[in-house]
Amino acid sequence: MKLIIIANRLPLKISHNEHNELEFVRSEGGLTTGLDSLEMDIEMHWVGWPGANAETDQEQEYITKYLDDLNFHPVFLTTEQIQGYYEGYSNSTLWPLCHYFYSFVEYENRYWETYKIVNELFCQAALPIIDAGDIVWIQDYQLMLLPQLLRKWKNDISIGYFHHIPFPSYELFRVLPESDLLLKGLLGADLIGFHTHEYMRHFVSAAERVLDLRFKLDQVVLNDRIAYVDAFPMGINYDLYYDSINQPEVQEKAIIMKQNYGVHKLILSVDRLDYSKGILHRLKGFALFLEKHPEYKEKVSLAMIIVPSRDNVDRYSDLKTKIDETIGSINGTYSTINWTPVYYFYHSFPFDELVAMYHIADIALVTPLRDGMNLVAKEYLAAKRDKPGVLILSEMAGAAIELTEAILVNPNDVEEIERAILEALEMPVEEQMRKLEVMQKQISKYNVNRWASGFVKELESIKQKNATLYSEKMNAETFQNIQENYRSSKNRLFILDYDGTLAAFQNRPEDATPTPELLDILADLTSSHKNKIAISSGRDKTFLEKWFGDLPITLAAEHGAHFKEDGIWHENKKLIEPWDDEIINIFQNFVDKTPRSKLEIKETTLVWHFRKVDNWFASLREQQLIDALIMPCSRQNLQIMRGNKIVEVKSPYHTKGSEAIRLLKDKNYDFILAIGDDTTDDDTFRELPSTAYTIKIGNISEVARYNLRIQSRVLPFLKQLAEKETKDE
Ligand code: GDG
Repeated sequence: MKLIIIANRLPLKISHNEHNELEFVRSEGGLTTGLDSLEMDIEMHWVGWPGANAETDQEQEYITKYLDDLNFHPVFLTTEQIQGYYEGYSNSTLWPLCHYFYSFVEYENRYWETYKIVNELFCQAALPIIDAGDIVWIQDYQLMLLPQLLRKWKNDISIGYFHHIPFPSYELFRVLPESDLLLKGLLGADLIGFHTHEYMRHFVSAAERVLDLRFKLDQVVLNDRIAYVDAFPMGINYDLYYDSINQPEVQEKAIIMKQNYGVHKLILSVDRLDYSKGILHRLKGFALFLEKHPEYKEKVSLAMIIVPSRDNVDRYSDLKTKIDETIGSINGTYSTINWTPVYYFYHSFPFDELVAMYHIADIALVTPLRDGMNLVAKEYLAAKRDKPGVLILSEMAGAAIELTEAILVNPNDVEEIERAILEALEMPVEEQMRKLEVMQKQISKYNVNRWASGFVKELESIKQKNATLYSEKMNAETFQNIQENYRSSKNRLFILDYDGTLAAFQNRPEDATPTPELLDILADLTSSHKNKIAISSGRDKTFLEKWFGDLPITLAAEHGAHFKEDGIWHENKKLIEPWDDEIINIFQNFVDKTPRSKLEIKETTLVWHFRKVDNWFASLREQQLIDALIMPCSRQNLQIMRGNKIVEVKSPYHTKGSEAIRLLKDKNYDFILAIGDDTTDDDTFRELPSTAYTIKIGNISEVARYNLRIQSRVLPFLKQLAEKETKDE
């Protein structure tokens, strides 16, 4: 078994040195350290863009060969592909959307087209190294289509996906014309991870509404498997930051920095250049602080480190200009010959210097407008070894859920930033130490190793669960086996559900008329004296009689409340009283207040249909209806059942299970086949002997032995059985 990480970038930098030779330097991001310390004995591979364009074919070959020794597998992209896929769809469409910058979202068809092509390129690059049983872990929004692409080729692997940025609310996500394709892309994974439960909730709600799926909390049953969603807050390599403070070179840097910044209190801010990081709001908050608190002039400075990023995207160069101007204006207004209010660094710092900076800073000011997690906040806390410090943190950062001892601010509220700076500057040292300790405890425990191993372990356990839970799928071998048993048997019982099994679901129940093909198949099956065919349905007897009255088959209407044997309809005993107004009124009230839902009144069953109602709204009304029905139904000894987009109230004496028991009493059958698609059909399956062939259509059932993914395969399957008989006889 191997672990294959697929990310936009390989964790290394390739550059040309002064002799125009290629140089390779491995970069140590959070993800690489997390994975390197996985407590699993597993071969690890990376697939990703190497970050440089090969100038010639030979160079490409050389890079590939060099990287191969590291188990790195490069995906080479052209300049146009980088523009359309990375700068375009990833960073000009998805990034602003996921960070709630709706007006920044750029749509260009060519961005989407290139995004699709590049996801496909990643798929093709990964496929040759993936073997059955491997674990594939895909990283982030640049590769949202990849889980499904890989799934198409490989069904025998575990696929995980982690989304490092926020997942926006459905109302925002739905504006993307490709929202359905992106969601389907992600659902190719077995496990989809987010930093927080909020993002997870948004994803679930978007998938339910856009794709018309139903989640059961963290899981959704798809055609042939169950996909899971969970929150895994990403941590940092805590020890690296905590321990590095003891390194002589870091201490040396810290001493020099402290001298340079003088006796001023130091506020630190560290970000990549990005509008989501709230840099301008932060500067305004600091300027307001200086204006309102002249007593702090010459006593506090802000060190602002901005790491250049995505400067090929226009938005980013505009932002850079505005930041330059704002800092210029603050320094122009407030500087004195002894004091610079804002120290501005527009470049990245070597690790030692960054940690030294974290260590000496009295305050970290981390105020993104939106941030998936924000690791800077955690790194600052870890570098505060035996030293006070205060974290001011935006409540819009994923990290705010864990770091509750920080001073939490709304990053849009400039006055709140100003007040938080004052509070931080005046916080007693003991209080700072106490709060730090609480947060350090949290982040040292939930570090990056725990994050990575937590994700991979959960993926592993899903693999186990899936292996045991799935009912056997129907394959050619199963067909053959059923056919052989069919041939050698003498007394056969077929229990067939109708809607969703013998006929595709229709929005209007009266439209589900049997096709001539179905009637032919049933006629063929009944032509053998060895076969007893029963249609067991929730429909009322009028429908069943109208459609199948001419065939010599058993019909069970309303879950067996009425049944037809040998051409005569019988009524099961214990039929209930006519429906009373109280219950009908409850249903009617729900129909009135739930557009697109409707009530079906049968003799022994009342059915509220909500197939066409929005998923979330339907869940709400479904629960409210059940709550309203509990008392009157228990008084009248009626059963409430949730079905496939329906709520039923029915007599407790008749279920498809009791009908199955009745049918079994008839004879000693040596071949039993039951097919159905709904939870009510599970009642049939439960009552049948373990030798029976029980087949669930669509979703996986924990009760049925087999699973046929699509309804349209039912008739061909039955036809094949019937034909076999005709040929044999
Ligand atoms: C995305 C999500 C999520 C920064 N300046 C220097 C430097 N850095 C390092 C920091 C930190 C990293 O860059 C930045 O990580 P963040 O988490 O703060 O933000 P994004 O880059 O936007 O990351 C974010 C993250 O993915 C993980 O899932 O938390 O929400 O947006 O590690 O230390 N490193 C060095 N010099 C610098 O000057 N050496």
